[in-house]
Amino acid sequence: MENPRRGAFIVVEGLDRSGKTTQVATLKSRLEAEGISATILKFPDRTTAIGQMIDSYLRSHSDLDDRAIHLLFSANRWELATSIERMLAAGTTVVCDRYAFSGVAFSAAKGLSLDWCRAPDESLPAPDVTIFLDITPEQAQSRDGYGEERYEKQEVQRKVRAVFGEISCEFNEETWVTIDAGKEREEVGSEVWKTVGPLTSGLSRPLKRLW
Ligand code: T5A
Ligand code: NA
Repeated sequence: MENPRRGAFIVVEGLDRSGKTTQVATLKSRLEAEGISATILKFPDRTTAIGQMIDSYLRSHSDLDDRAIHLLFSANRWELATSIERMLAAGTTVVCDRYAFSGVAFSAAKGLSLDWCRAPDESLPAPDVTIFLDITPEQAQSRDGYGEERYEKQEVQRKVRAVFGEISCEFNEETWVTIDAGKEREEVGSEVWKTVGPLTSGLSRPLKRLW
């Protein structure tokens, strides 16, 4: 008997204000217009108890040791890992606004080692594809709302972009797709669809694990 098809696990990553939330919403509408059931997840998920601690940290209402906040971001993903697997198995496409790659990039940019940063996310569900919305820190800075949160500073974003570059080298062109996010929303959206469209008939290969 043929394997039942599962939903695709799609992660959208990028610097702050690169347009992730905008593109994830557009993608969900497009998937649903094609009759594909799709769910959006966003990390950090600020609604859980752990998420509220992260939110307070990001707004600089509280301070935490670099390793402690790193582990909270990871725990926040583990809180949802089982439900991600269930949704995929039920045939739902899961579109995720940030994931473990942000976790590694932002903490490594502070000077923590890549290996240390990767460890807590080991064996989380791995995305079928990661779409990296690439923007320069200068372009991002000109967008609405920039500068409100802790990491929204040019020198931080420059380091984060460099670590994302390092992470991307571990993937092939099918599992990590870089899109110029400095373009118009519609143009970025059609690039995103070029990547996601071929995955919409569902997948029969088993879900992989990080890393
Ligand atoms: N973090 C996160 C960690 O350190 N570790 C982790 O493990 C994780 C998961 C919060 C912070 O936490 C860090 C990374 C972050 O610093 P967040 O809540 O996702 O992460 O916050 P942001 O990434 O900053 O999310 P934003 O909502 O601020 O930005 P988006 O989603 O990338 O951008 P979006 O779509 O909201 O767009 C930003 C603005 O630009 C406009 C939009 O209308 C909006 O005003 N815009 C465009 N303008 C021109 N051209 C386009 N193509 C545009 N697309 C959107
Ligand atoms: Na932000």
